[in-house]
Amino acid sequence: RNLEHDMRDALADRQFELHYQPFVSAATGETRGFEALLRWHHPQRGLVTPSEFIPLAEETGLIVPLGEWVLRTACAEAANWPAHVRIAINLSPAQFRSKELVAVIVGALASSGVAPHRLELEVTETVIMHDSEAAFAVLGQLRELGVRVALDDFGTGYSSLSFLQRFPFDKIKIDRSFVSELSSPSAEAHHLARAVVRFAVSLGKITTAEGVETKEQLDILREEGCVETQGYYFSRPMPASSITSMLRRGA
Ligand code: G
Ligand code: G
Ligand code: MN
Ligand code: NA
Repeated sequence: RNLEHDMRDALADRQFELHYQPFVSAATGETRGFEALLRWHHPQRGLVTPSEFIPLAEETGLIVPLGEWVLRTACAEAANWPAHVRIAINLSPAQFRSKELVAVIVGALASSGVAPHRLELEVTETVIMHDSEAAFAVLGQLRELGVRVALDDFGTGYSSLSFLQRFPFDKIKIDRSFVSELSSPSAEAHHLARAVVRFAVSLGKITTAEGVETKEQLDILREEGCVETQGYYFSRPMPASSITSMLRRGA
């Protein structure tokens, strides 16, 4: 049996779990929301990470039912949180191309009772690169629902800057490879990373820096006007049960 067969059973067997990582205000440290991150507890292999199974799920089309499970589960969980706390969900290119995407999102919002403005969908540049007219239309439909769309892994793609500026994103997530270079001993790497942050901020959207691990990185990001930060410095991704207790403590 291979991973593909196992993945088909895994959904029915409830082997998938979502962990949640907070993103916080750079200015105040207040929690603004959580990003849902998939985990697969494989009965023999143990914990399988998304980078191992998401590409396979994309190829086989299983990403569509799996993605629907993620949307429904994360929205149902977010319904337990205070109303100002948002939920961010990653969408892969195959999900984004799926004809059912909008209906699935409407369904997840309706059955959970989560207000559309609390939902953020993270997409990478690959989503818009192939068929940008179709992607533009879908992004428009999503924003008409009132959900936010975030561009994930900013700085790692190949799109021209003017192309990115034309797309209706609400938020830009600066890839963690640049954030880690903010504390690089190499002046050149440091300056490049700062330029990427500065450019993202200058696009006039909400900016989120990913992979923040040190106070030094946080201070630079704040100085550059970055709105939100996320990373191990604040919290690792955690199971749903830990969030409810964290929010009860007033974090
Ligand atoms: O949690 P981790 O660092 O292992 O995530 C690795 C990658 O998997 C990230 O790029 C993330 O966007 C992606 N990923 C995590 N959860 C999901 C999910 O629910 N759906 C999709 N499509 N991608 C996910
Ligand atoms: O591509 P995406 O941004 O969705 O990926 C999120 C991934 O980044 C998750 O797998 C998560 O576990 C990981 N991650 C989150 N915070 C940090 C961090 O501070 N450092 C590192 N190295 N990885 C992080
Ligand atoms: Mn993401
Ligand atoms: Na990212």
